[in-house]
Amino acid sequence: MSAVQSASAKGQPAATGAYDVVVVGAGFAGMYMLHRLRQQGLSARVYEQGGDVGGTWYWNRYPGARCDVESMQYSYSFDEELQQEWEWSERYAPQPEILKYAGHVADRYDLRRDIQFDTRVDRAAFDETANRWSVATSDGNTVTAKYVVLATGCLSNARMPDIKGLAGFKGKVYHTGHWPHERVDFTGQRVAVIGTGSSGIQAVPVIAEQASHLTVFQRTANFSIPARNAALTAEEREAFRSNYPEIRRIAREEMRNGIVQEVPDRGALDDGEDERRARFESRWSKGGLTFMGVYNNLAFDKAANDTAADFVRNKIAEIVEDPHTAKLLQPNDHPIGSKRICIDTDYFTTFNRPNVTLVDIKSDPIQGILPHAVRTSAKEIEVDALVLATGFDAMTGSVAKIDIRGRNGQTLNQKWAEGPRTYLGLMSAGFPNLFIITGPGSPSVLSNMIVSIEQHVDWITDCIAHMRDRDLVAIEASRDAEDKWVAHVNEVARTTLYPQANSWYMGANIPGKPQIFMPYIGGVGLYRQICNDVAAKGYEGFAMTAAKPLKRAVSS
Ligand code: NA7
Repeated sequence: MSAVQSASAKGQPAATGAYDVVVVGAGFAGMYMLHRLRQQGLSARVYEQGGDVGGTWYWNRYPGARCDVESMQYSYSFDEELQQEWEWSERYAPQPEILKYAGHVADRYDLRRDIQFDTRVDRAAFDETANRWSVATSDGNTVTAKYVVLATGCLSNARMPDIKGLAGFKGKVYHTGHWPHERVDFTGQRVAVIGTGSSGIQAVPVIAEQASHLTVFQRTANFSIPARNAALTAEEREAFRSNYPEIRRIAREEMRNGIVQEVPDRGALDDGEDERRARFESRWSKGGLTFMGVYNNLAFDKAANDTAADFVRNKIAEIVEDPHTAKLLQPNDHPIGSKRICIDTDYFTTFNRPNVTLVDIKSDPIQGILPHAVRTSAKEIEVDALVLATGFDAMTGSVAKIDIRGRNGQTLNQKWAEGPRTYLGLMSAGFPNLFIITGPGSPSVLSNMIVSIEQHVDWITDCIAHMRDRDLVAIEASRDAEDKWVAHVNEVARTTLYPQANSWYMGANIPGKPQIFMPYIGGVGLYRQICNDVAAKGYEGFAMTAAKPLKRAVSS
């Protein structure tokens, strides 16, 4: 059965050929984009490689998967009725509930009829004469569209590590970012988890409860703050609901990361030691991402940052009973927060369990995988299952998988060979009518993604409406505006401690990937203002092309 048939089997119409817009991806970005395009009366076709909506939440089904932004804020704000009616159950929503929410949104706005699932976009080429994109999909079909919107997600291209012998492993191999849909039960099994980023840190405590033995292979220790997750009370929900429009406004306009929280009025070194410890202690008890918001200079001043890092290292030493294991779990090679901080439930205490062992693969590297074991330089550890929590080719990985050809046949991969180049993160020069949602050069992964998604979708929708109303056929970022924006993004990053870490923000987790700080760190409020100003000045920095006047028939 072809994918087109399978699309119709799912009750979806087959592609008809020509659209105003093709959207790639049906995660939170693609869904909202489709909704807004329909409101404009535009025709749109969405392609999604997964079997349903949800994007990263469709794939990341590993045990313990949760959002690290609180549920009352990690949700759409575009419809007051939607935000009033949805009932989040916990402070941090577990993955199944976020997926259910995505499904609810798809049902509520009848989105699925324009989404073709189980279908990848393989190629997209811009026809400079017609000013249209030609889009080829994995079902063998080709459609055309005036615009293409890449809603491909930042953390959706799971990365398999290049470890010798992996293919010959006889047990089951799982990647956290591509977890099976069937229930996985590790009861009675010897399990290895490789990787201790956010996914590993969330999965480890849950797997440890099932496995007969769990071995955690850590290359780099990470900072993690307790989530203090709990059921939401009716009062807590009501506190948001009764004031949602204002809370959302503050998130969009006043918060650097799009999450409403107390704004610090001082730096870490403005307080004496006792006062500082008391403040850290209070944020540690509160739990969650707001730990980093206790002072206003933790991301900028190394001495200030050290005070927070020391506090967390001391906490790890207090929690973990074996001093050697505690030492290994204490991060010491990057400033706290310069890699995405992890939010956990019982991660460090899990290492006090008798069935959990930590292996430091910096001092004892993995040499290879044997049919029934992981072999390090010093030992062989027999395991029944391997869990790879090794992360993603972040921000650009999913875009790079598509053969995208702009002017003169240049591919986006060729253009981005030295690192991604965009104007405002929204468009790349040489690729007219191609928009990117939460792409490199925008606040994206440094923010509450839904806040950033809504801002981009609204901006793109307004831009397309502007073009339609003026009979314009093409929009393209100018090279000059792009060069200036790329320089600005780098300059702002250099004022912070972020580039000091080998993080996926820098592309450092992918061998051979250019190391450039990809997201824009100026904050969502400032960034929104810049985007609005650009639009208000007639899309400054973009070149727009008018439709050629139709030739009149000459009568003799
Ligand atoms: P991350 O944060 O990229 O973490 C991946 C982890 O896997 C990290 O500890 C890596 O160590 C480790 N890793 C990667 N490759 C290998 C190999 N080959 N051998 C051993 N260990 C390896 O991905 P996550 O999925 O945890 O989280 C991504 C984001 O999702 C997160 O920030 C949240 O925003 C949600 P390294 O640090 O490179 O030494």
